Amino acid sequence: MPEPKPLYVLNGPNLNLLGTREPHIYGHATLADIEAACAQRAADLGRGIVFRQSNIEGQLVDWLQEARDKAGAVVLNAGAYTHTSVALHDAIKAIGVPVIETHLSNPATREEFRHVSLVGQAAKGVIAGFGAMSYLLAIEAAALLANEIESPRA
Ligand code: CA2
Repeated sequence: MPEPKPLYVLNGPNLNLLGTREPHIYGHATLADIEAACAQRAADLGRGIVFRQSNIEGQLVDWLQEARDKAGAVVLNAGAYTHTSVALHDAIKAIGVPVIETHLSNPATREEFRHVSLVGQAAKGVIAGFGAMSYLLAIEAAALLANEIESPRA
């Protein structure tokens, strides 16, 4: 049996600032706290993780392309690019690996410009509004989807 592929957890612009500002919207956890919690939950589910953050749209596209061969599934919090990026939409469509759009806040309850998600229109599903717990719920969904792909039922 081949090793289960890792779950990629990709984070977009400004998420490196978590825990330092706007805790009323995004909570007190830092991105390092979230990484540790994701790694633990994934390990409990028999998976490793690759956890990354970039402020650069093209870097996120490159990582999604890398995930095509290397990841079991992708948890993606694309930050503000969620609402603007045709490039991320196209990359998600291109890779054929399930992508779970993930948010700390619930964009549907916020400013109107956050109500459109170009990422969500390409993603397998969306988890939003549970603070840092959104990532753990997304890891669970990602692990289940990766299991289905790696061990399809006859
Ligand atoms: O709720 C989410 O996870 C978001 O993806 C966060 C993005 C926002 O543009 C999306 O609409 C929803 C913003 C991330 C910025 O994070 C900060 C953290 C601390 C201080 C300032 C910004």
